[in-house]
Amino acid sequence: MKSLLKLTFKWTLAAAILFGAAYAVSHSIDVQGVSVDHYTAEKPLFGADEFKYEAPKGDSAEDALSSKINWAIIVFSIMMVLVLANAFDISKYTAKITGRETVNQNNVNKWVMLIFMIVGLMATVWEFKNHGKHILLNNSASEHGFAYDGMFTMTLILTSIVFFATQFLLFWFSFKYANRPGEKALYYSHNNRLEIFWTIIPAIVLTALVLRGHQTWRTVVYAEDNYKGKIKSIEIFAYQFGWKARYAGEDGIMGKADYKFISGKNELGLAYEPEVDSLMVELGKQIELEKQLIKDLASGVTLAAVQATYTEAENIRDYNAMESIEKEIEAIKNGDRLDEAEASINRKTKQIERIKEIKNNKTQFAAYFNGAATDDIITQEIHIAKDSLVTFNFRSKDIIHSAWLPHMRAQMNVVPGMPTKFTFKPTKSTLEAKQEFGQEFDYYLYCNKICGVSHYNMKIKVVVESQAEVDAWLKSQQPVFIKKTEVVPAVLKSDTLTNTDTTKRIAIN
Ligand SMILES: [Cu+2]
Repeated sequence: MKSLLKLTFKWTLAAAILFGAAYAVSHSIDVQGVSVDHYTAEKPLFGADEFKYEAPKGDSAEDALSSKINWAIIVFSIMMVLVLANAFDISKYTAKITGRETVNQNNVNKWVMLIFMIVGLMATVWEFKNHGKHILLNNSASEHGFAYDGMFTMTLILTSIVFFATQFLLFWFSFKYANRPGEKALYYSHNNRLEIFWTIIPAIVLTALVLRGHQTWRTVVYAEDNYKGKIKSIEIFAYQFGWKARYAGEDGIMGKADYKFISGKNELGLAYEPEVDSLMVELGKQIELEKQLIKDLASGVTLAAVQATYTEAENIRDYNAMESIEKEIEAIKNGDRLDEAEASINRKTKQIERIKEIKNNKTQFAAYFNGAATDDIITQEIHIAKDSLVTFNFRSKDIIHSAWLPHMRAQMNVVPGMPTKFTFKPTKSTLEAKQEFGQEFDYYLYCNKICGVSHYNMKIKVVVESQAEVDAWLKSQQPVFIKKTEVVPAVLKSDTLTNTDTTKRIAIN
């Protein structure tokens, strides 16, 4: 009776300490940007940077920080004590001196195992409770997104069952079957039935999960084949660091584009002949300049000129300028500048040759310069219609980016030289999403591949609205190369129309 009382007391005390510790830790640790406590209810996980951070009431930022530091000190101290105790092996020496075992290590280990299990499983439950709503989602804004969320939830449920069962058994058995003096362990090396059991069950479960994933993936990848002609296409162009969207103009045909045509005025490299021609002229001019530079480098004119600017900088003690001019002089002397000029000429000559190849080949010319690109519209926002399928055709200017639409559960790599695409059907308009998440909310397409210094800010707004609204918005956008035929009052009509028509004709020719 006495020992039972003692046991109950011991357990209650241990549970109280654990619960107190878990509670205190849960209120001091804040996973930046994810903690539900610090944002008002119903704010979305993705795009949370659009929302103002509200510090918890009564708890200033300093309080939260010092609380975190306090906990870090406590955890650190406990670890230090454990490490020191181990290092000095205190119990071993006392046992040696006194001649009897003071601490039973087996006993210590089994209790540590049990405590670890309880704390660990409590932490897992806490994690589910506090951050679960950010993981177990069911508010997708696209049609396939619900299947995606469902698969995620199903996987998490199955793995959680296995996790809790195996972790419990692992630590509970370590506790229950701890070594006792005089007891011998059972030697149990193999059991075929068990092996078969724990191979076949996971195999069946994983196959089911993978098959469902594959099926969902097919609806995305083969959507264009299944709904021929019924899907709107938009080109999404990625560059360091931003996105552009391209829509077919009034002709309804998306013109061809090529990286070779890219210039300052033709950012997406559209096959628009006048612009491509002026690019060739510009490249020719630049080559001439580089050739002149090579001559000047050989005759020493460049070096003399740069040295003169050094003297100038020296006179006014502009040390920054002096440093960069010194580097320039070094590059001229060691031949780097010459190599650079030659490489640049090579590159530009090749570019001109490749463009000429296209222009001189009849079929290629017809495919590229058919006028389809002339009225294409390039925009800084993506507008798509609710409840209708849309395909994003991705193209990258420089390096690999990744287009990510978290609310639509869509992501696709954007790779230079390799067209990729993603088809989906948005089911929740921006207006509906605003009602759910607040007026500040907007859909964004983010870059989800760390691509450089401004990667964090590489995003483009996505507006989901009715088809009529999308059409109206598109009508208000100007094509890059030619002005649209404007609707003008009847009085001015004859005059203006002739003008715009001529512009259009010249542009197309
Ligand atoms: Cu990027």
